[in-house]
Amino acid sequence: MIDLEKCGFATKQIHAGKHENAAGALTPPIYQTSTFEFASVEEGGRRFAGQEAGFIYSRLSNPTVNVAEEKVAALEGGEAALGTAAGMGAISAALWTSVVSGDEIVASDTLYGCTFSLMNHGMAKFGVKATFVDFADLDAVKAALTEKTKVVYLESPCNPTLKVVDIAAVAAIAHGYNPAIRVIVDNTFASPYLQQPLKLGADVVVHSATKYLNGHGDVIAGFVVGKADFIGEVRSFGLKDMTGAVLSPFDAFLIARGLKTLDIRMEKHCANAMKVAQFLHDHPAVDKVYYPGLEDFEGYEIAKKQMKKPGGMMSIELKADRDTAAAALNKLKLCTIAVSLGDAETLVEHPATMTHSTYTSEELKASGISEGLVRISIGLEDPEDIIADFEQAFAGLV
Ligand code: 3LM
Repeated sequence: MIDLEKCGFATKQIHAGKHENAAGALTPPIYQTSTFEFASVEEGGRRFAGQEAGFIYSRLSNPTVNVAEEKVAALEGGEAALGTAAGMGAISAALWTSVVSGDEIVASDTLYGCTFSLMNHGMAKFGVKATFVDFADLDAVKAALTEKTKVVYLESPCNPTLKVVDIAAVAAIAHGYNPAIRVIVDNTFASPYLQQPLKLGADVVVHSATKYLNGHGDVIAGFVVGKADFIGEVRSFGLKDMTGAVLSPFDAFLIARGLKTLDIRMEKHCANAMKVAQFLHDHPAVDKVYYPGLEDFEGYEIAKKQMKKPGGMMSIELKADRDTAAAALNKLKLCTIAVSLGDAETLVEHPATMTHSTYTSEELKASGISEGLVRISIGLEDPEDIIADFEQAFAGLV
């Protein structure tokens, strides 16, 4: 057996998680089973008591799900990973495992809408207080920490404004205040190919694997990655008892398959995005382009420091009023109006009324999400075709 730890990213994404199977199948089989046979009552008892390794029931662990988990752990540089039925399943299982009533979370003020809602509405109902601050302002992060803070939570780049957070600086501030604070980073927008938060000092990474990890727009899934002890706790409590949001073997198979091409997909997403961003940046109908690869973008320097490349996501603001802008976007023929991201297809959406409709208009304003913001997930099509589509759709605006 080759020592995968010493291998590069591409080798890991292809070979991590592979185990021998009875038939010698190259591609790990789909163990589409809910339960597993025990040889005896005693054996079952020993497995439940943790005295013997072996599968029990697929809400606890499943061999196909383990393949995807081992790949994601290897790619993020974590000791272990846990697959879940959605990104929200990963985030909620990690958070419910980390806090009790009376605890506090310090979170970035720009987050995916449902993550914001989970903290602001859901967890608040159970006595967990979330304080939202601008994570670009490190003094504000420091000032928000209290002795009750158990979790510091951020995305970078953030959904949907692409705000870039200095992960190493935030982790150092949190751990300097209290080493027990768990720094959790949602790495969905970057993917482990572009950014590895654990290496920057974060304790836990969460993912919506629905996006780049799977990459083909046919699965809803998530992962939690971190130290083996914590992942064990999330598996046996946050996931098993609190959410039950278990990843299905078939979806895990699709993710393991998608992961084999993560690096080349991300390279193409990034190359396409750079070309589209430059085109939109110079377009007279476009007021602003939020893309970490543009030198005049606020997070450019930090992105350069902590990301391999600036990614495939961007947002823009058009000079037109909302109705005119919507009419222009409705003219897109190749690019699809849809939420989600990280797929082969270029997807365009309106955060204020779609992904971030869980924010009130005041909350949108406080998070810097303007009513006119349009988010684009650049796909894997030929960049000339993506650009030509925006060109024809925006032609009437100038
Ligand atoms: C979206 N986002 O279009 P799931 N973390 C981040 C995310 O962007 C998302 C999740 C977690 C979108 C979904 S909106 C109805 C569609 C940064 C999801 C949650 O539970 O796998 O959807 O992941 O921005």
